[in-house]
Amino acid sequence: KILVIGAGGQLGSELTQGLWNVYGKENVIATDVKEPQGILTEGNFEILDVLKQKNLFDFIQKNNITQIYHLAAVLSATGEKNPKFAWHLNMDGLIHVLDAAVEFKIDKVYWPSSIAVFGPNTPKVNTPQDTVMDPATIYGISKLAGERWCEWYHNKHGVDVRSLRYPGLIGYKTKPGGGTTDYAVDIYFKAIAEKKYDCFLKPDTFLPMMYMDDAVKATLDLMEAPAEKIKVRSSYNISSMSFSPEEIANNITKHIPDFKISYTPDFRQAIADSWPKSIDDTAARKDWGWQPQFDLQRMTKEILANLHSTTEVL
Ligand code: VAH
Repeated sequence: KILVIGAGGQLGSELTQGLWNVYGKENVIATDVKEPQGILTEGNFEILDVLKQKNLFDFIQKNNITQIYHLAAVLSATGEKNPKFAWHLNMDGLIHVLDAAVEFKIDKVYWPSSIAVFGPNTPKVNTPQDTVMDPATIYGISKLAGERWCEWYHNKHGVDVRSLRYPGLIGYKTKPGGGTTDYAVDIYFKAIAEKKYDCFLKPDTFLPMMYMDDAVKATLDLMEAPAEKIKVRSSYNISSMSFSPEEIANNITKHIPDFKISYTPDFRQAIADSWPKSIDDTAARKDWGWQPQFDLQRMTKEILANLHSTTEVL
């Protein structure tokens, strides 16, 4: 059985749906610390707090869990407001899962990292798989430390833990969860609802981004690859596109001609400025055949078409 921890989040909800589609609802138990909403309400869900180690261990034993997708975390922007809790959840949550993997000989563990592990001194263009990493947020520090823990548990205890450094993830099925790249999700909802959006980043803030369907596919492809193909046990760079608020706004205007964007940069600008502009994902493409399907044009078309059909557009 597969356990998803943090299934209620932006990535968790869509990854859970992807896992239900592939493995069947009865084989994938979605869990979070609060009751589900949206796309999760139709499935196999239970309350579970990864910080309560005994509850986690009992849950794994009772449900014969053989794989764990551990997605519960505090993201970059929220983490800067609650740094101690961000460190606590992001680090102790991961270590509870890695200890459970050893204790119950879990077949495979998935844990998401992020481009937030890179910082001001990291090369910003085509950021390499192995490079200088000086993350400037508690979230990024916890993801960098988490990568080190994953590699250590793999080398010391043989845990088959796999990870991806996601760029900003963009989907229309769930609200974003307190990240710096959330503008790229909000902009679509606001374009449909109000034909205008006030962006919290400057117009020329280029960031690596990815459509949620590509992120879910990359995750399932990584987890289904034979173990001998997985050469990176910290976390793989993956990328599909980079764009700025100005570029995504221009793309939306092609579909909604009177869409208007304005800019009011806030504390998240400094976080975005510390991250790369583009990522080199050669290793992922070579080791397990990573191949994105969505660029900005195709993503915008897909999201607006789906939002049009789900929200009353006057
Ligand atoms: C965040 N969406 O903004 C996440 C992600 C690269 C960004 O890690 O914190």
